[in-house]
Amino acid sequence: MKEDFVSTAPIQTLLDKASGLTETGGDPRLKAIMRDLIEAAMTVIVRHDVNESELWQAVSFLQDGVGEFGLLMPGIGLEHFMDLLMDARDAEQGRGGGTPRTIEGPLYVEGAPLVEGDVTLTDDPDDTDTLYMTGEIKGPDGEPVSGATLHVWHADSRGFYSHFDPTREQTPFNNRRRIKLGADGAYSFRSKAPNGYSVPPGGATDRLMQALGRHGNRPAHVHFFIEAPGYRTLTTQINFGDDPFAADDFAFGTREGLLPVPNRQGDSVFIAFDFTLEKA
Ligand code: MBD
Ligand code: FE
Repeated sequence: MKEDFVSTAPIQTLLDKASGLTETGGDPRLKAIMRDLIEAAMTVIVRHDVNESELWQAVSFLQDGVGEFGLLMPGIGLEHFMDLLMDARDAEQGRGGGTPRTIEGPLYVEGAPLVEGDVTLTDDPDDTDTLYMTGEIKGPDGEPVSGATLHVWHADSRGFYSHFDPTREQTPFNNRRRIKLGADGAYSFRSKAPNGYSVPPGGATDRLMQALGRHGNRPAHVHFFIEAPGYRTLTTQINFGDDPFAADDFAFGTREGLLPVPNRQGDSVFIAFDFTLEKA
């Protein structure tokens, strides 16, 4: 086996040295992780006969892609993998059962306006389609969750997020709010209906997706963090069940139970969706 090459003594010695494991200083956890990461890279090089030119091509790709690491990660499934891992650990401990968690993605921004009541998320007068979302935050026994904060963020009708829009100025917190909920756990907001997201054309993620025979599209979706005293914080999102990419999300963020089909009436888009939190 070619892989055996990596487990030979001289290479194990090199690995210890390169990761700093033989040095006294340094962060022990980082040293252990770096050792395995370097070993994984060496294994790939051996297994696939990667030559020097290809290695430098990879370096160049990663260098170009540094600004898109937050997109590459969900694109190669690592962010979804974390969800699967947390689900599996919950199952082992007899936990889980609330609304499924799913990926946060790279486009959350802290500090959105804190609002209350029947609120509007958008600062945008131009988009036409209006999204109306309503529902309730419940606990495991169906009880209303009191005192929750619902963080919401989503793209505009062209699939662009405020803070990350290359085509125009958006107000900093357009389509981003923190909604303070009351004792009944009910929420209700209106906004401009989002459309699906696409990775920047010609960027590192796009090029990788093309080279893999894939695409860089997500269905229209709305992100949430839900925090409430006594309950476990939930990171999730709903994806529009009638979107052409509903079952073909490049970031693997769509999950069963998180795909409501919007009720469309003219320019209005209605979604009713309840969330169930677990106890902390
Ligand atoms: C998004 O809007 C998103 O939610 C994820 C996970 C990745 C890229 C863009
Ligand atoms: Fe998103």
